[in-house]
Amino acid sequence: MAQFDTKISKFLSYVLRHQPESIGLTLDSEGWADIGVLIKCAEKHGKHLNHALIATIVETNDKKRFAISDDQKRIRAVQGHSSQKVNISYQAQVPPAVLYHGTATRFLDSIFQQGLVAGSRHYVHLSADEATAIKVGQRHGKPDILKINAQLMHEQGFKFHQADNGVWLTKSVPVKYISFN
Ligand code: HQG
Repeated sequence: MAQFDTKISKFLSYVLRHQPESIGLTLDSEGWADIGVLIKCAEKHGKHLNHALIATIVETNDKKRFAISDDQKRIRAVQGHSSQKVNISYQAQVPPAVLYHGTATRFLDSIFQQGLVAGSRHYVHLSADEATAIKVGQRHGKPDILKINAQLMHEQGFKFHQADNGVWLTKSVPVKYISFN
C-alpha cells in the first residue's frame, strides 16, 4: 500500500473502530457509517476522501480491515473495535482445534495469571496460523506465540466468531486453555 493510503487506512481504522465522535460521525450498532456522511465529516477535519479513494482502500487493504455494504452506501471495520456504540452480531462458529495468539514476551507473566483479556477492544484476537500470530505479536515487542485449545473451549461452551477478514474472536481465554512452548 502506498504511504498515503496507509495514512488514510489508519484514519479509517481510528474513526470506524475507536473514536467516530472525534469527527462527529455516528456508527450504528453493527459498526456501519454512511460513506457520504463519513466524507463530509472527514472533510471538516482536513481529510480529503472521496468514494473512489475509499473503494480503493477497502479493496487493497493488506488485512481486509474494512467492508462496504451490498448497496455500496455504507462502510465498516470488520473487527478490532473498541467503540462502545458498536456491538456487531457476529455468528457463532466452530473454531479450528487450535488457534494462535501472538503477544509480546513482556505480557506473558500477566497473561499466565489472568488469561487473555480483550482490554479496550471487544474481543481477544486469535489467528488460524502461527505466521500471522508472529506478525501480530511483533507490533508489541519481542513476539511469542501462545497456542489456544479452541476445541476444548468450544466444547466447554465458549463462543467463537470469525470476522470477514479471517480473524478469530472470542471474549476471553482462561489460563487453562493456553499453552506456550
Ligand atoms: C495483550 C491488529 C497482559 C495481548 C492485529 C496483546 C490483530 C495481555 C495486547 C488486532 C493480557 C492487546 C488485535 C493480559 C492480553 N495481560 N497483556 N491478561 N491479555 N494481553 O492491539 O491481539 O492491524 O489490543 O496479548 O492484526 O495484539 O489493527 O490486540 O498483545 O488482529 O487491523 O494485550 O490488531 O490488527 O493488544 O491485536 P491489541 P492484538 P489491525
